[in-house]
Amino acid sequence: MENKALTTNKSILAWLDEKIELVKPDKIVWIDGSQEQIDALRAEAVSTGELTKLNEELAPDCYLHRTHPNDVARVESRTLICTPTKEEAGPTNNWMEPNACYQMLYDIARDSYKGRTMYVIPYSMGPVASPFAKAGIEVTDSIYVVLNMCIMTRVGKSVLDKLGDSNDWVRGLHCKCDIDEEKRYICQFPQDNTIISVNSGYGGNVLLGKKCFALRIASYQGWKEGWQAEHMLILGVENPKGEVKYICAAFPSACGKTNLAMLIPPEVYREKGYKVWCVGDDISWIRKGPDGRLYAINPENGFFGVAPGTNAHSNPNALAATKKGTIFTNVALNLDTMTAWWEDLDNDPPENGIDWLGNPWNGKTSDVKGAHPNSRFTAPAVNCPCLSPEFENPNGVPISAIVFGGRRAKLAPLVYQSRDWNNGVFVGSIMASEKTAAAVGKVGELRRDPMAMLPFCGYNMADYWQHWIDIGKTLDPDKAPKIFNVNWFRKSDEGKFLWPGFGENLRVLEWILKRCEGEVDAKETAIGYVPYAEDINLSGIEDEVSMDTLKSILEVDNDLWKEEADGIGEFYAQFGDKLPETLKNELDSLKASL
Ligand code: OXD
Ligand code: MN
Repeated sequence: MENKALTTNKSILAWLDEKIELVKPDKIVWIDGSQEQIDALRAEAVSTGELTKLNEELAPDCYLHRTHPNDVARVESRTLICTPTKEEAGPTNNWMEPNACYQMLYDIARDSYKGRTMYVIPYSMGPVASPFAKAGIEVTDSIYVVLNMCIMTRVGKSVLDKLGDSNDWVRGLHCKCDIDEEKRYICQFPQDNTIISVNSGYGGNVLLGKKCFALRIASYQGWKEGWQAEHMLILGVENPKGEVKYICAAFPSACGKTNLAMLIPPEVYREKGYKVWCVGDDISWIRKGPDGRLYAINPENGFFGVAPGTNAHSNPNALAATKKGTIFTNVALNLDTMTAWWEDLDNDPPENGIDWLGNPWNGKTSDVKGAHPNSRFTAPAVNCPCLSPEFENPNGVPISAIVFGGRRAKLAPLVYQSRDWNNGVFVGSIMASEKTAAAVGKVGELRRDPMAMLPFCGYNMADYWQHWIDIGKTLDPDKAPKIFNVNWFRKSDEGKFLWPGFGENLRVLEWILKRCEGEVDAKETAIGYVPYAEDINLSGIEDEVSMDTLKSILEVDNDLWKEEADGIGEFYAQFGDKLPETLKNELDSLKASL
């Protein structure tokens, strides 16, 4: 399978020539995104064992892949932002001087495609025709990457046709090499529109359109061009009158963005006619529309979701999305049915199974996990039953509210509203969450993760905050989204979750949207506006959540917040003089009101 270049764009062809000279592939295949080509690549990957075909009846066009056991999550310690100076990358990013980094990466990548095929993937982040959309070329030696990119992005010649001779495209080079942990690097060069990823085959490190482009490079582009790339889901809430209001929400990785984006309204809401529509579950590109409101698109075309915990109760829509055309990574395999299985999928683990490491596994008796905690599904967005009719809208959807949130057993109330835009930026900047399995590191530890962008901001976080503040200055306060913070994860002293979460979170979104419309009052506290307990609808869950429990998770404990304010001060200190004055003032006024 060798084919002709799909473009005459000189900047693309020149860049490719250099990369071919560097990595020395045996063959070059341009990916046109056609079904025929996808089928041929699937068959080839099955023949080499790179993919396992699942049961065609039960899981049509679905495949299983296992990554190397040392390569199962994003590696933040080996993710670099290579700006000319360290200050441009800021204190929260790993940095390396670009020339030194290129040299190091080229030495690792040199000749690494010998005996392999180079796949050239032209892709678009965003619907190809959208004014928000941006093009990229990813070169890879992995069929797994090609097939995932064909789900997660729009791939093919139309992207190149739209690009024409333009030089405005993101360069992406991925080399599997030997999956050597010691030589694994995920490097972004924001000034050069370039990404290089070596020695990994794990999605977040190698599907370069996602975190590397749509967040790290795009956040930098947005800063320069006056828009925003955010780690946010986009959902629409339709009320019984048929009006849809859109919310963008940022949570750290594996804190339930996919579940919230696809939530099924509780029965009492469904009966009244409420619906929730998913526009995106991970990334938003946001810019001001002609009417002065902020509009968001989801630049992706699929869902790269965490499998464990996804089930018919937690997220039936995500589960439905995985029923066809899906690639499962590092889940367990049921050999009797040739279907995927993971922890908490159901109560029926396979007896005759293979675990994510590829070992025989009896899920009924084994005490080791069948699926890796960060095992994933890559599912086409079109499969999702609640996919928004606006999903392909090239102009995006107008945003009424921005919601930040984290996993905090104590402290942060179920929901609160910031006082205004700048206070909202402060609320986003102080986000903190207990760590999950989506990145390498200790699960449960608290870490500050401003706007859930800590691992994804392609430049100095202080400049990023200032960019948020500057965007706010361009917005008419009546048109600017209102900014909120939520915490679904409050626990009792005994460690029990106090809020049921999942679909019931709509009760909180309802309050948020009422606040946006000025339809409900709120109590002013030191941190912002908190609901009166009576204004959160508990109908249908009174047995699960008593009024007292609700009141307890809406409470703002000033003593705990004083400690928190000290922690925020320490976190801010590393930004020195670059910390926006506005945020310094916000912290001072929080301290004063406490
Ligand atoms: C993701 C992540 O995969 O944030 O979305 O890690
Ligand atoms: Mn994410």
